[in-house]
Amino acid sequence: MKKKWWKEAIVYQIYPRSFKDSNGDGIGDLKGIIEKIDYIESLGVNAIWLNPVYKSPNYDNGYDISDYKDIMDDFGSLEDWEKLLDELHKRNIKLIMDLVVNHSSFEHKWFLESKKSKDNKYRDYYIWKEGNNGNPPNNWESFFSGSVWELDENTNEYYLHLFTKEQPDLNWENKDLRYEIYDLIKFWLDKGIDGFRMDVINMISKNQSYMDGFVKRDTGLGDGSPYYLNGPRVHEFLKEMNKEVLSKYDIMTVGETPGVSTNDAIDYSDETRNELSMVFQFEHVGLDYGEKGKWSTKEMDFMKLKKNLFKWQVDLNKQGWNSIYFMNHDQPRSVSRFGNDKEYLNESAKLLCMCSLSMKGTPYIYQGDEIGMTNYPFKTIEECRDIEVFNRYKVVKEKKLDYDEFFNAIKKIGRDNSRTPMQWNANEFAGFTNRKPWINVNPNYSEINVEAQTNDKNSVLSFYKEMINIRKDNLGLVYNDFLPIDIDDENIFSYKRVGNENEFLIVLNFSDRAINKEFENLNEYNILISNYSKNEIINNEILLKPYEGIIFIK
Ligand code: ISL
Ligand code: CA
Repeated sequence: MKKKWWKEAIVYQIYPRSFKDSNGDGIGDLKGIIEKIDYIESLGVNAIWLNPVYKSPNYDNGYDISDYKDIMDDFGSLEDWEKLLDELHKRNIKLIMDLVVNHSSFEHKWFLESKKSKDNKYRDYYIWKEGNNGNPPNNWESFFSGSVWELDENTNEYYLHLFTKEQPDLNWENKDLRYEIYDLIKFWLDKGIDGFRMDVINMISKNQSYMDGFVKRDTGLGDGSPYYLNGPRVHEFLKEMNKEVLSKYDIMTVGETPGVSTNDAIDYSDETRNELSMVFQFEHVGLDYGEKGKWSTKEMDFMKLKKNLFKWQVDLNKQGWNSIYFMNHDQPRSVSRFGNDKEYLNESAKLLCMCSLSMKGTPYIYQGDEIGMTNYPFKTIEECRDIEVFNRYKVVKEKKLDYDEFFNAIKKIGRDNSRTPMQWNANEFAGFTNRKPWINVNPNYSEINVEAQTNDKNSVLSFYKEMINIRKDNLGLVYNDFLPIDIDDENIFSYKRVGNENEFLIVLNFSDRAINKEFENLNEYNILISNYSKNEIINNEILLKPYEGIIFIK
């Protein structure tokens, strides 16, 4: 495998709205990130993924962009952004920007033109279709509830929006549109950024048949995903984008790719194919979805999780490149979902840290995970801010679906869990702002915060810093092969990293019970790091305490 800086990178994801408010309006902003830049540097991470900061009416917190070449007023100015880039680069931290080009905002000038008339020059920049006897063109359901089609009464045609109606899908079949996108990519690359995270990039090519999808039981709408996930021209478009712009810069590109198999992932990220550097896929964060998808949850099943992680590690071991993460801004808090956010908060947060920084792929740490932030204890739906929740709520009421099941799902996997303000200290509003923030602070901020953990060598934060350094000092954790151990063990997740560099043995007890486990030739290894200060090892047997993890080196 070729060595690349982005394989060795450790990415810290910043959700600007919730990171740090610098001017007391209750909304995080670019100057706030600059204020905290020494903190970011102190973590040891070497790249930032910044969620969208472009001009946007914020129906979906910046994922609905109305001007791709300017900054959102809430977040500051282009000047502030230039300063941020500068400050990051001074500290050798790369900046990865979000690129949201499957759709724009309905307030983007292209869309405002497009809807004016059927013969407008920009009409074809979006996907317009005639209705079907007074009904939408097909039965597809939007990710954010309801039909994917919205009728425009002026021209009496429907436009497609896979997400909310304020996010019309761009028509990649149109070459002028594609080259406008390459131009805006170039705009940011020429400013010196180090790459892009590409929002739902595997949805840009739609199967032109626009056939109905299978009807879903709860809403009666259809699943259109076979017609827009990994569509017929997606690889052609990515190769074109790569040839026209990306290949001219030393950058990384990470494709957000829901619904990809490991083979698809290799197609997107294999180095010889000139498409993307890596994928960001979702299988392991969908394992606790119930039969109605994300709105009916079930327990996270450790065996399924383990087999899934193993599958991705093994299948991409020699070809392609994956992102490693346990949460992002669309997911609940990792320690609440995969660990134990009560009795074993510290231990399990550290366990997840050891796991994500020792697997193969580029690790992503979402803000707040490094201090073990937890899910928010939602009591009412009024505490939510996410359009996904509000749109679904309408459907729940209309179709008289089970409200308790819905609210329980919000608590367990709603996206707002990850979007509560970063907990800096024990002051009011957690030091995020000095007035009521746009979304509530998690009430546990007085115990869980950066200040309390900074000088505590047993804190989750200190552990993250140590583990980040270990990852940076040991290229074996990046490039060595991944070898699963004992796939059928029901409690322990263990694997080796074997190759040209030092060898590693990673042993992780994902349960809240003490477990004994034997490993061959354990005496040949030394302990590199553990989340417990004392480990009990007798000959080849480890007596693992709840959520105990050990990384050995040979
Ligand atoms: O979280 C999800 C909904 O349950 C995912 O399906 C998510 O919508 C999907 O992964 C795409 O996410 C990205 O695009 C969305 C945006 O809302 C998300 O924040 C973004 O990460 C639309 O731009
Ligand atoms: Ca602000």
